[in-house]
This record gives sequence, structure tokens and C-alpha cells, in this order.
Amino acid sequence: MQNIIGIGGAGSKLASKLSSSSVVVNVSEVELGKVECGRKIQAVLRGGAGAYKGCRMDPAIGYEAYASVSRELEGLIRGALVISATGGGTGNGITKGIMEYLVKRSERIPVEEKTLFALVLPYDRLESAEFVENTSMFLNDSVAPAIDSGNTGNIFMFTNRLKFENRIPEDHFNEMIVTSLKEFLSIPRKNAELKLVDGHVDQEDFDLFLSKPYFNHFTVFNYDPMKEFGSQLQEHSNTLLLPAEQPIEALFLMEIPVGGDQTAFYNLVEYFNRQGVKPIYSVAENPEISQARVTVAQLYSRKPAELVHDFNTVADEHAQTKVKKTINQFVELEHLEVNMEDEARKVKAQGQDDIVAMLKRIHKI
Ligand SMILES: Nc1nc2c(ncn2[C@@H]2O[C@H](COP(=O)(O)OP(=O)(O)OP(=O)(O)O)[C@@H](O)[C@H]2O)c(=O)[nH]1
Ligand SMILES: [Mg+2]
Repeated sequence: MQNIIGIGGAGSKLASKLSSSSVVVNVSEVELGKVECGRKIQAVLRGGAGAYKGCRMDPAIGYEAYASVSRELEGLIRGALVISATGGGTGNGITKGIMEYLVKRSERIPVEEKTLFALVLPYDRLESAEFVENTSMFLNDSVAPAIDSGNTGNIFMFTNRLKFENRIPEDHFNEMIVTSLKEFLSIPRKNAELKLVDGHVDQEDFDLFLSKPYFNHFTVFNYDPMKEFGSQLQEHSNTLLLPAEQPIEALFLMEIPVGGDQTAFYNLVEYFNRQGVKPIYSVAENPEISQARVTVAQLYSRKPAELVHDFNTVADEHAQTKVKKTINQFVELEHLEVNMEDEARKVKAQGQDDIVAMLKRIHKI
């Protein structure tokens, strides 16, 4: 991978953790000043540099700022990994500009020039309505056409769900995302360094896999050859990413202890074959481990409608909660005193017929 490009607040923090030579892009001079990286690019708006401290969660402002950096970014994104959050204004708006540029490219983009994306999605249950609405729009208007165009590489869909559910400090959570990405991206290096005992995934195979325009769900876990692989894969799904759908393609690296069972990988090949997928794989001896370990990546595609469904539902709920809050603020409901004895007397006075009719209606008699 040639460049790591972080856009907006979250994107910049993650990119600089992933590589000290990363490029970070932001409208906010203050946020640019806080990160250590290889290069900083400030996107500006019509008002000029310094006029905006950020995009105030408004993707339209980020999108406008894209114009000021489009030339530079269009060169840098070739063969790069772009990292941004979808909830705010800067990451969302500038990444939208990049994706539109890719969709418009009519020539076939070579494998080594494909752009990968790592997107950080808000946790819909607890994050603000603006973040969720911006994300929903972004998935619909930018991600879906980008995937359809076939002009992107893999897209990693990270989610802040675990961060909020487990109350993980932000910096620690970012470390978790970066560690897991590094582990996945180290597959070709491990192939070059470790003793291969079966299969072969070299840098070219890996790059080809990354260049495909699908969502990538990868995970790493200790593999028990005595247990069914499918249930282990499910149990050890990467909770930092959205769950995988039915795979279209798969890749795995199985690391085994020195002298360990070299044939356990056939279980994985058979599992994926049952899913209609022929995986590419390699098996390598790792002298530092005492139990088999697998790094598995599945590529899947999702219809745009399915992808945004959750977000739209939640966005609606957010809107309703907002309305309720407004009503509560301005309308005071009278407290009603209900005397149950009086109510019961009223029902009795209405007579038996009503009760029979009601029971009939609900098919009790
Ligand atoms: N995992 C993670 N999420 C973050 C971090 N910072 C912000 N977020 C999330 O990212 C979304 C907001 O995106 P930001 O990157 O802060 O926004 P931005 O792209 O800089 O846009 P503006 O601030 O509106 O200009 C929300 O869902 C936040 O919860 C971070 O360091 N780590
Ligand atoms: Mg910001």
C-alpha cells in the first residue's frame, strides 16, 4: 500500500496511528496541529484558511472544501487506503468527493492503483442523530454507487458499537482498530518471512484480493481443528467491523506451531467450498505460537438498500424522539386521577351484552 490518508478528525487520528508517514487532511487547522504524520493538507473554503474550525457536522461544507484539495488528492489516492468517519462533516464530505471522482473514471483502474477505504460508522443506538443521518446519506449516495462502479478496492466497515457498549476510551479503541488492520495487512509479509508448508499468498495475490470492489470482513483467532470451523468463524467474528454477509471470495492464512498439523487447513477449504467459494490461502509455520491461528478475510457485497436500512430506521426513531422532546418541553399534560372502583362500576352498568359482544369479537367464545 502506497499511502495512508486520514480525512477529518477520526480519520486523521487513525491514519497517524497506522503509519507515521501518513497524509492527513482536515479543514480544521487546530485538529491538523494535533496529529503527528508525514504530511498535512489543509482543505479550505471560500472564506479561506482559518475561517472554518471544522465542518460542524455538515457534509455539504466538507464537500465544498474537497474542491480545494481535489487535484492533490486525486494523485495521492492511487493505491492508497483512505480512512474517515462517516458521521461528521469533513470526513464524510471530502470522502464523498473522492468516491464521486472514482465513479466518474471511465478507464479500467489497474490493480495497484485501486483505492481502499476504511470507514468508521457511528453506533446508531447511542450516537447523535446528525451522525446517523449523515451516515445514511453517505452510504446511499456515495458508497453504493462507488461499489457499483467497480472502481474502488475493498471497503472496511468499522463501527463504534463496541466502543459505546463497552465504554472503551477513544484512544484505546483507535489502537484496537489499528492493531487489527495491521494484523490483516501483515499477511504478505508473514508469507515472505515464515516457512510456508502449503498454499501460497504472495504480495500480488494479496493486492489482487484488496483491489476487488467489495466489503472486507477480516478476523483473527486461535483455531481448534477438533471443532467445526464455521461456528468458530461466527464466534470469532471481528466485532470492530460490521458482520459479514454471505462471502463472494475468501482468503486465509493459517499459522501452525513448528511440527503442528499441516492438514487442518483442508477444513477451511471445505467450509468455504460449501459456501460456493474457492479460497486463496497459505499455511505457514510460526515458531512463536503454540496453537494454530487463522487470519480470515471474507469479501461480501450488500445491496445499498440493505446497507442503509438499519440507519434509516434508527434515523426515524431519532427524529421521533426529537419531536417527543419538543412536545414535552412545550405541552404540559394534566395529571388524570382515575378511580378504579368508579371505572369498574361504569363497566358493570353497561351490562352483560357488551361483554359478550366484545368476547365474540376477539374470538374467545
Ligand atoms: N473510533 C473513533 N471514532 C471517532 C473518533 N473521533 C470521532 N469519532 C466518530 O466519528 C464521527 C464524527 O466524525 P469526525 O471524524 O469527528 O468528524 P469530521 O470528519 O472531523 O467532521 P467535522 O468535525 O464535522 O468537521 C462520530 O461517529 C464520532 O463518534 C475517534 O478518534 N475514534
Ligand atoms: Mg472534525
